[in-house]
Amino acid sequence: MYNKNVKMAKYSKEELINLEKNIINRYNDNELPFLFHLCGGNEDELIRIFDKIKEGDWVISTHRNHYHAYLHGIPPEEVENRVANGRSMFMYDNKRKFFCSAIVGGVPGIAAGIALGLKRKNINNKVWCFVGDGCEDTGHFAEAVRYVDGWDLPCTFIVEDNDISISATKKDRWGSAHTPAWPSCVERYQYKLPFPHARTEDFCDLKKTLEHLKTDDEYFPHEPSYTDFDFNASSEELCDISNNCESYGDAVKTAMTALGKEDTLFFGYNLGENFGNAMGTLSGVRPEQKIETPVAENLMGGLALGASLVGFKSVVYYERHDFMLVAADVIGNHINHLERISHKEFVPNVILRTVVADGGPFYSGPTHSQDLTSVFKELVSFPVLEPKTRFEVIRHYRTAQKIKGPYMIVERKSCYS
Ligand SMILES: Cc1ncc(C[n+]2csc(CCOP(=O)(O)OP(=O)(O)O)c2C)c(N)n1
Ligand SMILES: [Mg+2]
Repeated sequence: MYNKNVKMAKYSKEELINLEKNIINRYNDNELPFLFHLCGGNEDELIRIFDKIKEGDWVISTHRNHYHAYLHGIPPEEVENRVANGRSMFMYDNKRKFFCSAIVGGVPGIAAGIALGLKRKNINNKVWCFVGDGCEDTGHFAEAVRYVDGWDLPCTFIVEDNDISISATKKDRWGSAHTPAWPSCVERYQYKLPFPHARTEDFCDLKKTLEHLKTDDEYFPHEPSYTDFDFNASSEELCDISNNCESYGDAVKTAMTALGKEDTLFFGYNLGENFGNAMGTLSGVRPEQKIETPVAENLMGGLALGASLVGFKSVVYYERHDFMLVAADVIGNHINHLERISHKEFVPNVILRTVVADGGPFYSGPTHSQDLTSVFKELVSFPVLEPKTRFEVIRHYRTAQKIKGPYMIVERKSCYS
């Protein structure tokens, strides 16, 4: 059974089954007015896989995470307590390096980013990213796998294939039961889940169960870290810096160069040393800090978020707002909510640097010149700032540099000219 003094938890098949039974009992006692997903049928496979997982390795999971959590050393009473407080789908533990998302396709890009961060920091640990066959359906999975394989990142994806997404098989979903061939960073095991998709076959007494329900804010207090910083503090110094910049673009370059002096990674396309330096604004940043990415905007955000979880400051460069809609999941669901849903276990230290093409010499049409700033302000609860002057550029980027938390800065091409 679980022993606080051993580095990894070891369980027998029967013990795992009994831990889930404790949760079933609480559900039958009408104590769980929540969406939760039980684990079962894969005990032998997981015991075998977790034998290879070392202390310090990251385990990334899904909505169905209880077994992974027990086996990665989260004490069972802690898991049970979280399940009893609406947090079954929100199992996070920074000390033990446990992370998850209940959004199908949400984790592979973040897992790739953590792996990239570990490799860059020469940390001798790896990432184990568990996904269901439903996640394997997604483009987000495909882009992350290709990235991990291409850059040889320390990450293994394990497809937990029960041939069910809610209640539809692969044949129901794709017209054929065929499973794609993936590179060697993807492993698979098959199993049969002895439960329905969520909860159990039996329905609880809803009236009694709902007596236990607290409020959203009680389960997930909302106290973001970005409110701590007073960005007016050093206005005089900022004035001096911005007065020394010749233009708006020069101020952006000054801000990027300052960010590059720290442990910062820059992600995006057209920003690498030989690929444009993000309209020249990254020419003061060391080449190895500029990561030229594939044209995969959600992956770009996932890489940035993941790398920030292992200690980097990340800047993602999105060169047009219409392209950012492709990254709505990582921005709106993950970067935006992570601090709150993880009870501050993880804070995304990410700056989204975004450009509105509202000017410049070439008109690029209705989609490419969209300004979705108001949409993003609705979508996220972290600051979305729109510097219009050199001073504001310096002030907002300086603030974003100091704060450990997400930030979006909207640059306008019309200000560049
Ligand atoms: C993006 C997204 N779409 C739909 C859902 C609803 N949903 C939750 S779990 C699930 C099925 C996932 O199947 P799989 O990945 O195979 O995991 P399993 O439940 O079989 O363990 C779906 C469609 C979701 N959470 N996220
Ligand atoms: Mg499945």
